[in-house]
Amino acid sequence: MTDPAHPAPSGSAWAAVTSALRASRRVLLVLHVRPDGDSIGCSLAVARGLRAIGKQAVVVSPDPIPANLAFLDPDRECVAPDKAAGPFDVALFLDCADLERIGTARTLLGEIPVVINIDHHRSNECYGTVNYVDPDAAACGEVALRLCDALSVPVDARAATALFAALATDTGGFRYGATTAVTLAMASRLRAAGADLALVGHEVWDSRSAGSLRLLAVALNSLGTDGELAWVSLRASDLASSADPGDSEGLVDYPRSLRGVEVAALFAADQPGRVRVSLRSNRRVDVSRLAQAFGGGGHARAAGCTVEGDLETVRNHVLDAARAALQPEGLS
Ligand SMILES: [Mn+2]
Repeated sequence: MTDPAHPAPSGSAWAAVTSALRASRRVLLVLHVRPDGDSIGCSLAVARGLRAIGKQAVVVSPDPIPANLAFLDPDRECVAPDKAAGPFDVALFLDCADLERIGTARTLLGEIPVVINIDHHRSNECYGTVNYVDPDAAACGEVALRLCDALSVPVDARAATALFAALATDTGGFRYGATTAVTLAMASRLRAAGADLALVGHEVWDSRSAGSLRLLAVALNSLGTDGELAWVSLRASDLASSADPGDSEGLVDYPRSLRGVEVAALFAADQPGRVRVSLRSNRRVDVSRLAQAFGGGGHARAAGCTVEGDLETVRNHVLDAARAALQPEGLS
């Protein structure tokens, strides 16, 4: 398998991004809801870089930083949206496919004249006044590193660790097919710049809470399978007993790891009357199309949606759609 041609960014959209940031004075960086390693790593690295070239930068997160990613923010600079004191002249979104994904931070946007949207989700809705989307990037971290280069901002050891975490988490530790030679070359460069790989590896993958291990046990006990389809489910009562909202992160990888499975799902009844659905595929089904059919989005191999209804109803609907997608003439 060869990588798609993946040149460094250029063109008018990229020029608009870099000139808007060069002209900026006070930048608000916004994480997406349920922030992941890519979202947090990109925004903290770019905020650090912007400060190094004399800008002010504030990072807001609509949801708490998951415990296993807190090491990326040792100064606890990611604040809740209502703690961000304006005014800002630029809002910068990294890794946010649509405005739904920014949750409560949306209220901050009304008065910010320039909204820069940098992403790698094919489903990105180009909601910015300036948009740059690179769907060939395995992580938004790739585009963020190129942004640092374009602005001539330094990538010190802490920023390198943050960007390395962005690449490593979105690629499942450089295992997913979206990982390209460019991704690996950037990882190598970040390591050379001082990225702490052992810290990222330990904190991200080997520092589970007791609550998350117990939730894993519940999820595994709920395993359902049907041909190339496998799923796990978490009831509201299962989730209520777990302390950290990040505890269900990654659980969908267990049904996905079952031999012979093509499409895997996690159903989490995390709010009354609605179910959060995480979808994964291994080789051929485009689960972003499946997620879009339920108002969500994402990537071909990793996507999600939030569906109104009780756990059983939502599960039946989504599994029916997944079965249809698995048919030879289905979404692929
Ligand atoms: Mn991402």
